[in-house]
Amino acid sequence: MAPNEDILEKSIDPTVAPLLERAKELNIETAWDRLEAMQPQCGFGELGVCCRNCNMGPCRISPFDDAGPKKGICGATADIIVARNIVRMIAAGAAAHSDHGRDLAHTLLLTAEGKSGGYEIKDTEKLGALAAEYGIDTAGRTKEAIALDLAKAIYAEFGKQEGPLQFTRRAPKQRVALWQKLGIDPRGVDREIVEIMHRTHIGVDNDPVNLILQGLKASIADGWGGSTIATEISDVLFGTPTPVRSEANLGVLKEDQVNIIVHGHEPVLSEMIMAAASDPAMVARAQKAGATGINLSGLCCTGNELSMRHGIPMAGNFLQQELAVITGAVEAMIVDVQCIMPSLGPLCECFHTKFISTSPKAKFPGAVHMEFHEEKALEIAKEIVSVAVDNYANRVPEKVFIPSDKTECMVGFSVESVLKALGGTLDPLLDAIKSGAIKGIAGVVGCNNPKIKHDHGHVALVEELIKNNVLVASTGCNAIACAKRGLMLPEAAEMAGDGLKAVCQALGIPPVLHMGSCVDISRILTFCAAVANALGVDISDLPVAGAAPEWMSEKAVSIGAYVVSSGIFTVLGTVPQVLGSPVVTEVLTSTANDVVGAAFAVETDPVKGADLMIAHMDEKRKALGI
Ligand code: CUV
Ligand code: SF4
Repeated sequence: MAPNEDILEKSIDPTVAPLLERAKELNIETAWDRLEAMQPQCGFGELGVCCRNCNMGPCRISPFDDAGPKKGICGATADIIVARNIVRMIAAGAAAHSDHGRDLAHTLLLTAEGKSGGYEIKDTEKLGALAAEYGIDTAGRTKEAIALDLAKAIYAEFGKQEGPLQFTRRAPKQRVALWQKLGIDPRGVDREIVEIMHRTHIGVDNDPVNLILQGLKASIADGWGGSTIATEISDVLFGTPTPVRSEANLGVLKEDQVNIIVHGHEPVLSEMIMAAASDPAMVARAQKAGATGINLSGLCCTGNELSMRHGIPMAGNFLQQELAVITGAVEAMIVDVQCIMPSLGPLCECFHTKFISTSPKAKFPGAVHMEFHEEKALEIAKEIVSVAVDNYANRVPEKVFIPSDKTECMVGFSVESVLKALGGTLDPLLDAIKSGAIKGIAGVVGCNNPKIKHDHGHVALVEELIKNNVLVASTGCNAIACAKRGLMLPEAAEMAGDGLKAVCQALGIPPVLHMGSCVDISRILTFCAAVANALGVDISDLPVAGAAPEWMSEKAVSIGAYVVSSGIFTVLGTVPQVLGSPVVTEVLTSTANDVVGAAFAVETDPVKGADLMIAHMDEKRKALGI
């Protein structure tokens, strides 16, 4: 039976409709059903005008009727409440990315001290480059000794009370000077997040603009601090990505193998699960259980991390996590932190799937908790994998339904590998931009959100960009959407405008570059900074733009804030919860231009969103005289 209209409307991904149909047959709910049950969503919340910051409240401002309250009990206006709420979202998002960075710093520290259970320093070249940035002596020293100093220096960044974060100094000097002038050149990551929580407490900062500036400051600490730390140390420990072939979508699951999915964000866990799953003894154990082998794949950013370094297939993006379980073919869903739906617990109970949580920071109802510690990483990873292998015997063949769809992709475009593809210098790229062969560069990132037809926002926006000769750098769930669509193959150059097509064909690269996970948006920042520095201009002068067509998470709010703070115009495809405040809306979509040289636009139509980005690039090109 063909899926009904309603289901076909939910996604452009061919795996989604049949699995939602299957869910219906089995009487299983998904995020799409819960979104429907949630209608109408709270109008106050949508506008950002409800406040629960103290127990005189909750308060809400009524924009709907003139007689309704216009102030909270403390006197806070809609502008104050909205500003406090959005800035708290930035604090949470920055905290998530930065804690991820901190975990990597911890792993590097243990590894340098010889106390980690199985990690090693893989990229000594990058280690040396980072040591140089931090002014750490490398001559005649072991990689462990250098790594120890680096780990300590980076650890100290988080609590720094005064003085700047080292990696912010990658930004062009004009940008740093602007941040200093505005008082938003961040100190320690933790410091800035704490200050947001302090300032948004009742009766502290009640100036919406002053609040937003602190939000931008914390977000810069996320992008150029916490996220960059996460990326750089991951590269040191696990290798800097280079182009590699991989594949994406639920068709990567295998009927005759033990299917293990790692889901979440930090490579610290997934790298070890990968090592354990390829252990010959573990494979033999799977074969003894009747499977032909162990098939590892990833979801969300963990998928990106494994794919870009090892070519491990990506099972799907955020909205496919429930669908993966509904295939009935997953022996274990192993998770760490972030973007893991708590619905997975009850859902896995409808199947034989073991839902295994591993982080002391993230426990879930219905999950088996097998706590992961870096000191015994490989040992614990093997225990976890053996639970998955032994669970193969419990699979119910009648319940198995794996869609056949999967697409090949080329992933792993770190800044280093892009430079290599260019022949070791930015010049060919700069020439292509100057000649107009490439109109500009777009960073397209972010989640899925069931409010938008799944993957349609991502794909329609990206396809419009490449058609117009815009080279796309992609991360997060956008990267997975593009991979599934076939946009990350060199052959996809055929879909690009003539200029971009020629450049891609000459270099053998796809028109959409997989630059990694969400924290790897730091790679896009580093890249933009390098281009700006090469041209002797600020990032805000470049023909570049950002977009988050289907964003939903607080991390995405922080990302948007640091991208704009870095001088990059950004289009949001879902409406942020700020429209209840005229002041906040005006600051974010307009005044910001005069302050940081960039602003947000909200456009729910992805093609129109792309057109806004293209118009912006045209304007910047004109100003540069190219
Ligand atoms: Ni952050 S992009 S859902 S997993 S934050 Fe998670 Fe990476 Fe969005 Fe996707
Ligand atoms: Fe209401 Fe003010 Fe308390 Fe918020 S801080 S709940 S607006 S009284």
